Amino acid sequence: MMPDFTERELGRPSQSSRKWMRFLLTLMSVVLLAPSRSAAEDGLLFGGDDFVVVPHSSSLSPSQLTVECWVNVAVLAGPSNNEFIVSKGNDGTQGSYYLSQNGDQFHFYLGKNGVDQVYALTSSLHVQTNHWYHVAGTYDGTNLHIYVDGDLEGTTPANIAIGNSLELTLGYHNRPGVPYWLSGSLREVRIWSLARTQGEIQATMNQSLVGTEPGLVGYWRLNEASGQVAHDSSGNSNNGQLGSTPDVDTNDPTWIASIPTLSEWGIIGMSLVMFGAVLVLRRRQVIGLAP
Ligand SMILES: [Ca+2]
Ligand SMILES: [Ca+2]
Repeated sequence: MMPDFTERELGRPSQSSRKWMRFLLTLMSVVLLAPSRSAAEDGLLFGGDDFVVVPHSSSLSPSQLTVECWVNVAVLAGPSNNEFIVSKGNDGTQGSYYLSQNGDQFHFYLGKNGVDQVYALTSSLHVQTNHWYHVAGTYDGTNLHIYVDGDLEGTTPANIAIGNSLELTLGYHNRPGVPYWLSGSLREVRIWSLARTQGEIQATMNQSLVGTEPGLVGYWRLNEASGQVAHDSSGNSNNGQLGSTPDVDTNDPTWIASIPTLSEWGIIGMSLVMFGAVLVLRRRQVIGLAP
């Protein structure tokens, strides 16, 4: 006759213990999945004399345009000054475009032949320091638009052919004799060969892109965390160099590494404690001590 072993004698958890384990495992899964890192904890910090330079490419001078990025301004530009976020061309070049911070507002404009602000748009929002904003400027061949955090902040008619053979820079504008610099951080810089709609901007501003999205011609995530290259993830090889040389130099911006926040460390610690509790419970079940 087969002996009548109970589940506990066989080292298997009782029904109530299995419920406890399921509860703990479910709770642990929820806790482990809970940390949702803000989309703005890594990037490049520009110290006021730093830049990234991307060699000229025709892919960066499309007839229609969207320039977008996340920016965190450390020091506001003066009312007659500009801190340049993205710049293609300078005052003397035809068909230049710029995204900047001016006074306490964001600025998107197109320039031509010695005039740097033929068509200009200023955000109505007043910029605060040490705050991450998503800024986007679009040009559809007829109108300029500027958006901050997905909200339309301004529109103006425009008519200019974009295109010059100068480099594209992040954090810097190469105005001859009068360079302009950014004091602040950037991440997720994107250039498109089309004017994205407000809905399209809102749909992807809080997430990384795959890189193969139609019309994406330059995409610098700025999450490398080290090295001298800001890689273009759009497949167009518009890679950027940090600073004025391929080596470490005084114009290199600083990588901001993504590290767990204090609350995330707390969550990780709590998860480990709970995992340990599950192991102890399982051990007690095996040796027959669990309730
Ligand atoms: Ca360098
Ligand atoms: Ca520097």
